[in-house]
Amino acid sequence: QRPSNERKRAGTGVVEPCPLYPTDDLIGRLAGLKECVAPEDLPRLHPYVEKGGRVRPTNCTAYERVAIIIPFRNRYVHLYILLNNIIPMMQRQKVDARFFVIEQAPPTIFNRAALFNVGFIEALKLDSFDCFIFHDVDLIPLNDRNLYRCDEHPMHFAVAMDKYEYKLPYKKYVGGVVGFTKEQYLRINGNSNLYFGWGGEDDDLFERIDNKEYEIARPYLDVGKYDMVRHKQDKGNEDNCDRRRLLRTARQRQDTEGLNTIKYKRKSVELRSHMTWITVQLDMAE
Ligand code: UDH
Ligand code: NGS
Repeated sequence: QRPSNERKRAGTGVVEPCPLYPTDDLIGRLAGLKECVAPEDLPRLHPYVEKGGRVRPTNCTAYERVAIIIPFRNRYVHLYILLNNIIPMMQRQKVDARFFVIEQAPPTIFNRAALFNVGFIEALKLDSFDCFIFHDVDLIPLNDRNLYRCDEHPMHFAVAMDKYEYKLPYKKYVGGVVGFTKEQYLRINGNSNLYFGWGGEDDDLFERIDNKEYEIARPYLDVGKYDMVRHKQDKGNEDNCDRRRLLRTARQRQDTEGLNTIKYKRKSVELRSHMTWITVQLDMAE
C-alpha cells in the first residue's frame, strides 16, 4: 500500500482515479523503435502532447504528477527517438508526465548528476510534481509493464540493458533510469555535483540511497529491459579521473554537498511543443 500522505492526485478536474496498474492498456514487450524521427514530425506522430511536454490521461485522473528529467548535450537524434518511444508508453500507462530536457551549455565538462539536481529544482518552480524520473537520453524501454511511477523506495528502472546482456551489471548499479518521490530525493540530498565527466556519479547516488537506509525497488529483468542507442563517448564527457577518489567520501559528503549546494546559471526556459527545454551553465569552481 502506498503512503497516502506522500503525494496528491493531479488536479485535472476529472474525478475518476486512473487504475494504478492499467493492465488492459499495456502491451508488454515493445519493439524499441530506433529509427530517426524528425522533430517536426513529433506533432503529427504524437498530437496529444500539451505544449511544454505534458502527457496525461484523458478519461481519468492520474495518481501522481511525474517529471521526466533528461540530462542533455548535443544528442538530438537520441532525444527524438526516445520521445517517440516513451510518449505512447506514458499514455498506455496512464501516467501524468512532463518531459524536461536539461541542457548543459558548453564549455564545461558534462555533469550528468548536477543536471538531475537542476531538473528537480527547475521542474518544481514550474509545477507541482510528486515523482521524478531521471532518464538517460539513449535508453529505449522494451516493456511497458515497467511503470513510470514512484514507490515507497527509490526505483531503479533500467535493470536489464542490451549492453549488459539484459542483466544487472552489478548489485549496486543504479545507472540509466531512476525514480524518486520528492520526499525521497530531498532526503538523500539529491545527487553529488562534483562528478564532471564520465563515470562514478551513479555509484555515488547508490551510496546516498543506501546511507539513508532506503532499499532499491527494481522490476523483473524481462520488464526492466532497455536497448541503448549506440554511440561513442562524447567530446566534453571524457572519463573523470577523480571518480574513484570522490566515491570514497560519498557518505561523508551527502548532507553537505548535493541538492542543497548546487550552483548554476539558468540561461533559458522554453516551452516547446513536446518538452520543456531548460539550458544552464555549470561552473567547475566550487
Ligand atoms: N549526455 C548527453 N551529452 C553528452 C554526454 C552525456 O546528453 O555529451 C547525457 C545523455 O542523457 C546520456 C547520459 O548523459 O544518455 C549518460 O551519458 P553516456 O550515454 O555518455 O553514458 P554511458 O555510460 O555511455 O551510457 C558512455 C559510453 C562511453 C563509456 C566509456 C567509459 N570509459
Ligand atoms: C562503473 C562506473 C559507473 C558506470 C558503470 C557502467 O565502473 O559510473 O561502470 O559503465 N563507476 C565508476 O567508474 C566508479 S558502462 O558499462 O556503462 O560503461 O555507470
